[in-house]
Amino acid sequence: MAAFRVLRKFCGIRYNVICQNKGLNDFSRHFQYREFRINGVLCQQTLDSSTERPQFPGACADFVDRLEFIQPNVISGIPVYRVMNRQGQIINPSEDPQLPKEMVVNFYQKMTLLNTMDRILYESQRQGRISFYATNFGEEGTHIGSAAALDPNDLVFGQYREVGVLMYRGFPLELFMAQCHANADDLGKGRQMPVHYGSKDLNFVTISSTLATQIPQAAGAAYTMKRENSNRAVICYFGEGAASEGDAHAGFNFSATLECPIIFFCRNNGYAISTPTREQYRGDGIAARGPGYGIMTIRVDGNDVFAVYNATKEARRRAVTENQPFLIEAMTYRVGHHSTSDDSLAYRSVDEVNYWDKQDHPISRLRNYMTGRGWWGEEEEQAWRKESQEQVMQALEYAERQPKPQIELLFTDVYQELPPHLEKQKQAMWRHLKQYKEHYPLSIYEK
Ligand SMILES: Cc1ncc(C[n+]2csc(CCOP(=O)(O)OP(=O)(O)O)c2C)c(N)n1
Ligand SMILES: [Mg+2]
Repeated sequence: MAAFRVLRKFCGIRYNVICQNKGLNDFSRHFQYREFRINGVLCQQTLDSSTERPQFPGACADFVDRLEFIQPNVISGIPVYRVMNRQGQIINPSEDPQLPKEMVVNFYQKMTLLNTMDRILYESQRQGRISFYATNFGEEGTHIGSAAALDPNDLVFGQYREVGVLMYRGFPLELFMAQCHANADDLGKGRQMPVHYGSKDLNFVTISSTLATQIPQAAGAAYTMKRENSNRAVICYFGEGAASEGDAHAGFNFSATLECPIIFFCRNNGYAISTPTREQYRGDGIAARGPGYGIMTIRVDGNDVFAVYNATKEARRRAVTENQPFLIEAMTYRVGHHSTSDDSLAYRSVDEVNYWDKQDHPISRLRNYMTGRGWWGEEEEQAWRKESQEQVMQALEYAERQPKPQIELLFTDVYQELPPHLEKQKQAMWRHLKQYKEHYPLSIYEK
């Protein structure tokens, strides 16, 4: 028993106490006491067949004597929390996070810098200068609002459309460009396709585009943090499409049962490539699944950077102090194509896209807020547009001038010592490159 208590103290693990069984021959007597949580509620139960209450170990509930199925739509829709209306006015002053001017201007500058970088890299791909790109248009509020609410030590697991989070943490334009150009400065040594960023220094786990793999990994990392008592949290971003993967279930369930300090942040942008949400799921979106796993859940307006900030801040605070997972479903819209391999005109209307681009965009909403406070005007806008464009172009041109990483690096960083089959492949590669050197621009690679 003492050992259990120590385990509980250090790991925060709740366990069922099975008391000494004194009444094996008399089932009408209390003989077991159990403690468990259902939907975060602590259930304390003494097994007792003399009371007409369910004693099943898997539920904390009452009996009913009328046949009735639970309807999935008992409530008309999980509400969407917001702080600002579309005109950038605070709706309820008590919800205003009252962030200082410098912080709000920084939010705006990061959101617009991301927008500018996306525009330029998208065009760059169209011109054949990089191989692939995916924009973040319309989802900037979800990135910046959530990133700002975290501690820099919190660990981020992203999908691929959360570039603003890394930008907010201080990843420089030069490194974004180096990654997309797979040049010698790229932290990934040119071995990943564009937009698969990662930064150990900034606690941002490298992107893997195999959908949802990050979700159970993030739950595992959060469990480690809890066991280390590190006062850190994990945030795990994913699209609503990725939430249909089995890995999402595994991650949600592990984090709930192991009581991990994690924020699951779902960007519900309406599409998984060409599949609209109405074809992806029944039920009320991703938020509706949270209570099913016993996870504290909120749905927010992802185009309202302050709503995202408030929700993430509170979720982060409680995740760490209470060791429990949170789910935030941020409702937004993917204004751009899925990626440069997609043409969204094939499956959605221009009018629909225009609505979100022109009438309900997170950048214009924040700008309205700033203008309303006298913090930003046309002059500042013009100057910042020019400056940010120059910063991005400079970083891009610099990246294009850099050599490619050493070819040998293709074979490093997985095994400490290269196994024979890879050694053989390496030799074959060099023979091939020598034999057909006129087909390969070998001079652009670092020696
Ligand atoms: C396991 C797996 N299946 C399919 C794909 C192909 N794929 C890449 S992105 C994507 C859609 C993801 O949609 P969502 O999670 O909503 O993210 P969004 O692109 O909308 O940000 C699909 C199906 C993949 N990368 N991995
Ligand atoms: Mg999506």
